[in-house]
Amino acid sequence: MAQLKRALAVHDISCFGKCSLTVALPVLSAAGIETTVLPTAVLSTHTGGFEGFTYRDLTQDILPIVKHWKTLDLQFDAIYTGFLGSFEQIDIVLQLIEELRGSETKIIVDPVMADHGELYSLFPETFPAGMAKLCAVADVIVPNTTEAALLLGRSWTRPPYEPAVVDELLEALCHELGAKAAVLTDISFDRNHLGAASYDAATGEHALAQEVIVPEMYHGTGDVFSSALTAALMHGDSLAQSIEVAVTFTVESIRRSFAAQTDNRFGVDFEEGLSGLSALIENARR
Ligand code: PXL
Repeated sequence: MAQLKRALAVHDISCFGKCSLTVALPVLSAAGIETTVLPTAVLSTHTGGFEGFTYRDLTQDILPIVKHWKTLDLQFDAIYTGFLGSFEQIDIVLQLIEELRGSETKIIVDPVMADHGELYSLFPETFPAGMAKLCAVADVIVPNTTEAALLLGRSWTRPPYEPAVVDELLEALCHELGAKAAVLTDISFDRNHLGAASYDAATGEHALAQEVIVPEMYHGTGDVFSSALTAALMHGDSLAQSIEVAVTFTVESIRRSFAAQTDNRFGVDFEEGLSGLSALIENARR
């Protein structure tokens, strides 16, 4: 048997309300990827629509954990970062990447900080500029359109968009921030479809993956998307194939939750898609 690919997932643990590590770990593991976790914070729930959540910031723990790992000579095929617990953590995660990155390690940055035109109230106004530094060292960044606007210092406009606007935004994310490739996660060109768009600065290739829209918003879908995307990229799917996998996996999770009429703060039913994820990743390459 070949050795498993190994990922390091750097996100918070929101104990209840599926997102961040409680999504990344099962999705990557189900795809046959050995997953190391580094929690950035521990919360009783995520912050989207819950009141009174607890918040333990783990900023001080990150570098000691990395220091221990350095004694073990661990190699990672990918480092996948998401929600960071503090502004200070941006520089700490940059240091982590410098310490743990090998020549073949893919860096995937989901700059989790905003949605629907608003920076999360937890973060200072300076957060997007800090996050832009992290994006500069990434192979692939996975912002939503709000995060993309904040990263580029632009104002956000509500979708749907003209295709040329999306193409320009993706190219600006790579050329202005320095990321090698960019994926935008909430792209629609009309009111009936929603999906992702990607741009690979090395090849100049643009790609799109669109699905029929489900008329409800669910928490944690960005993390479901980025985790499936990371799994597909790690298995060697191209960026275009990986956004197809991630859109399909995410929209099927949303459809199950919509059919079950669950509370949209509780996250989506990705669990029932896990057994089919490896086949989805493999079939996308055919
Ligand atoms: O799903 C993104 C996310 C991750 N972690 C925490 C969050 C959010 C979005 O609100 O609050 C703690």
